[in-house]
Formats: sequence, structure tokens, C-alpha cells
Amino acid sequence: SGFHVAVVGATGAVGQQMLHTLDKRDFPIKQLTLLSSARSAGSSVTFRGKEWKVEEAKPESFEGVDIALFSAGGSVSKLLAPEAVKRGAIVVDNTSAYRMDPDVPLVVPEVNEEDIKLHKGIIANPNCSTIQMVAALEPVRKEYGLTKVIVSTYQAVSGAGAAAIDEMHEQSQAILNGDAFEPSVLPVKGDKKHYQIAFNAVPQIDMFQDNGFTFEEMKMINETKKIMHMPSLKVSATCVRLPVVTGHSESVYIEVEKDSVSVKELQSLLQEAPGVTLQDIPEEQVYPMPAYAVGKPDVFVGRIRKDLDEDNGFHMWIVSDNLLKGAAWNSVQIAESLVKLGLVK
Ligand code: 11C
Repeated sequence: SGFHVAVVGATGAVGQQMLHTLDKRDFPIKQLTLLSSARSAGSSVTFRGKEWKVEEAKPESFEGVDIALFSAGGSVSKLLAPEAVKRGAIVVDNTSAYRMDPDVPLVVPEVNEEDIKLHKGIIANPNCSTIQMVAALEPVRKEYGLTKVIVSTYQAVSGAGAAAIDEMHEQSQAILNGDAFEPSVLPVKGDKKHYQIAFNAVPQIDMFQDNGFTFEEMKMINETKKIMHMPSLKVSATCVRLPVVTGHSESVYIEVEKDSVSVKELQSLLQEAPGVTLQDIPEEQVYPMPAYAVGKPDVFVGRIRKDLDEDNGFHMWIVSDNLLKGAAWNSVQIAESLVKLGLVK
């Protein structure tokens, strides 16, 4: 018994974590189909102690599939997610292809699990930096109301894929050896210029938009409003890439509706919040850090402070493994919700 599951992008940084998470969660799998773009097809990956061949994803690959987890880039999802749906599969899409489509629920189960019920075949998994922020902010919104969010991110290179990780390792080595190097991947593979990431901080993630924000910043802004069902929430973002392999960090400033909320109250609230681990004991130097969040499914929150001027303003530091809660784990969680809600035939 179980489901026929397809993973599209099985050889990628997120695809690998999807397989790992499906295994770890003991997801009921009756049949597994591993797919990728033509480029990576033919390779094999290990799952539950067995070698599996990865095939090129084609429309007919989805025949008989119940749940398809897509993470092979937006163009692959654009082309093949509708084909999978046509053949009866429910698609959980980890790309930005359908996130802002009004017919597609954009889901973080701790925040808006019920939205899954409105799906018409595709459910979108939000951007990694959005997921960890809304998971921490939703309990605050529910309890105290939320009026404003200003976030600055410190994002890991694995968010840009395996080639970006390799580039950072090679550059670091080259710099330590005193060798020359030529950046070719970051900040954005398809943009005109490339910059050093090793020992640097790059204030560009994805392409610039006409309003001066990058696409990553606009994703955080638009997705947050959609997931939290707050179209008029004030949200602003600055996204920066750091030489960290995995684990996105965020400095988040919020304003709440209710007056006289204390730091203690926020801490107790987040201590109980699903999927959130509070790490906030400044006098013992306890706070979240990406190096210690890697491999863990939770969203870690610390450094909670009241703003010194704005009575309803608070600052916090939010860290999570961008490949897990930010991608693979949230996708598998959506699949688990689909099963729990009886939505998979
Ligand atoms: C990054 N947040 O860290 C991006 C990666 O829309 O799913 C995730 C891209 C996406 O570069």
C-alpha cells in the first residue's frame, strides 16, 4: 500500500533532500519515479538502500503517479506540471512558476494548511526565505496582530544550487592558495556580471526588477502577503548572499497591533509554536546560527528585542536550513497534509 510518488529534479540539491526526507518520514511509497532534466538523466541515486535510475522527465512519465514533487527549475514546472495534473497526479511545486497564480494555493502547513483544500492539481511551495519567516511570524499575527515587516536576509549559497556551492568552495580554496579565479555563477547565473562570493557579501539574489528590488526580495514581499492572507500587510525586504553553504538567516523587524506586548510574551508564544524552536538566552550566548541549524527541520528564533523607539516594534533573528524547511521538508509536509486531509485518491 502507499502512493506512487515522482520526484522531478531528483539529482539536485533539493531533490536529494526530498528523497532523504521522504525516507526519514517513512512516507508511504508504493512506487517511486525519479525524473530530471535531460542533462542529468541516466545517472542513478540511492533511496532506501537501493540504486534508482533517473529518467528524463516527459509528459508520459507521470502516468499513474499520485503525487509529484517538482524541484527542477521553473521552466520544467511550467512545461510538465500541467501534464502531470492531466494524468491525475497532484503536483507539489517547489519553483516560483505558479506561486502567485490565484488558482494555486501557496502553503506552509504551520500557517495555512487549510488552503491545500482549494487546490486544482498544483500546490506551490514558497521560496525558502519566505517559509522560515512566515512560520515564525504567523503565531505572532494570530495572537497580537501584525502591521509591518522589514527583513534583511543573510542567505546561503545552496539556495542557488549545486553549482553555486562548488563555486564558493573553489574560490575559497583559490583565495587561500593565492590563485586567480573567475566568478561565473553568482550572484545570478543568467545575469551579465558575476562576483566573488568567498569572503564577501553580495546584495543581489535573483534579477533586479523595475522597482529597484530584486526578484528574491519581491518573492518575500508578495508570498508573505499571500500565505498570511494579508494583502495590505506592509512588507519590505533586502536579500543578501553570504559565503555560508546551507542555512538562511534573517534579521526581522516587526510591528504588532496590540499595545504593551512584552519580549517574555513573544518568547513564550514562539516557544510553543509548531515547527519553531526558540533559542533566546542572550546572557548564555544562546541564539540561532546557520552552522548549527543545518540538517534540522525546525525554524530557529532568537535575539528577540523590543525596539528602543517604537513601542509596538520588535526585532528578531530567524534561521533555518533552506534545503529542509525552506524546500524539501516543507514539500514533503504538504504531501503529508494531502494524505492526512484525504485529498490523494
Ligand atoms: C536563494 N531563495 O536562496 C533562493 C532559492 O524561488 O524557490 C529559491 C528559489 C525559489 O537563492
